[in-house]
Amino acid sequence: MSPAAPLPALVEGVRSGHRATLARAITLVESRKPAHRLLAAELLQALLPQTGHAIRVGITGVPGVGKSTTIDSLGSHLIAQGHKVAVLAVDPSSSRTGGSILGDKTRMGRLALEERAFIRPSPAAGTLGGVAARTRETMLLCEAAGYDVVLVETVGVGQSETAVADMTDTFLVLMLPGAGDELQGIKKGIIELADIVAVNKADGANLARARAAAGEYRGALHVLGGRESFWSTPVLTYSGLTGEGVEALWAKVLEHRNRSEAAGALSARRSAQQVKWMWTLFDERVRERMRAEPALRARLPSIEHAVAAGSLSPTLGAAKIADLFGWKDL
Ligand SMILES: Nc1nc2c(ncn2[C@@H]2O[C@H](COP(=O)(O)OP(=O)(O)OP(=O)(O)O)[C@@H](O)[C@H]2O)c(=O)[nH]1
Ligand SMILES: [Mg+2]
Repeated sequence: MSPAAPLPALVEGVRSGHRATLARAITLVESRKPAHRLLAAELLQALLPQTGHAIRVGITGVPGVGKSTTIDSLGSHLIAQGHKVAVLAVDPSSSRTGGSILGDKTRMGRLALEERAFIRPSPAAGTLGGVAARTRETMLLCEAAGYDVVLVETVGVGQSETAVADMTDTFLVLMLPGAGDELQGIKKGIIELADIVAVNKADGANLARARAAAGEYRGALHVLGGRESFWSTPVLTYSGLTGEGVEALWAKVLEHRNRSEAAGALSARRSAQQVKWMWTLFDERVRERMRAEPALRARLPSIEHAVAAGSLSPTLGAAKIADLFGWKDL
């Protein structure tokens, strides 16, 4: 079956949880070919009733914080409880090679062997909006295929955390032990996105430093105040490596979900996300379409050159581009 297999076969295959069909459907969703896009949109629409049932968790943290190790440990725990777990990623910066995907899979060695786990690396490099939109659609496909927990990871650099927070129900920010120095480095914006902060590597010689860091983050969060009225962001310590505290971490995720559901915040959050994604997709498509416009393509290099050289202001440059579409007063 090619990615462009007939729609009913794809719908049926995804619904029945057939792995190869799910992989094919994801390839379709990631494709930029217009015919594939159309089919992908029809597929997503057909599967819509089967989506939305998963617990969607975003996970971020600087490189080396232990995201993959944590996902391996947490994911294995969830599978032992009877869940089906999908692991996705948003990584617009790197065009990941087969090598690092393989690297990721070895970091998730236990999970990668599980029949009830589905691990999919980030779509290939592109605009953040585009990469994130593909991941979000992949999440929907996984839900339709029966995965009831979706873990979406992103490296804590750039704006990708916001995109992941915008597609998940609970956003988990992982931190390293070591108060003080690291605390200086926390991006205020990330902490504000966090529903749960968890200091990893609370094991062996790191234990005391992890607890000290947690104390500092609690203080910082107290000052910043919570993201939502029904929830004040907790700070936990755990070890992805030994598994100590991973169960408690999951219990917090469930507690956040239950509380936000009871407060009506879960459905409000998802509704707001849906509308935001519509606009993200619209913006992305419009920009693509406009940039592909022959009139623009011919003029763009000289406008860009003038702006780069400082002879044309960015504001006037933008106006000139708009002018090419006949928008005089933009
Ligand atoms: N001691 C200790 N080491 C850990 C723990 N979790 C992860 N590590 C180690 O930290 C290193 C980085 O872990 P990864 O899970 O690959 O981190 P990551 O956040 O996925 O890193 P990137 O994929 O590069 O962003 C590895 O050497 C892990 O073995 C932990 O709980 N305790
Ligand atoms: Mg990793």
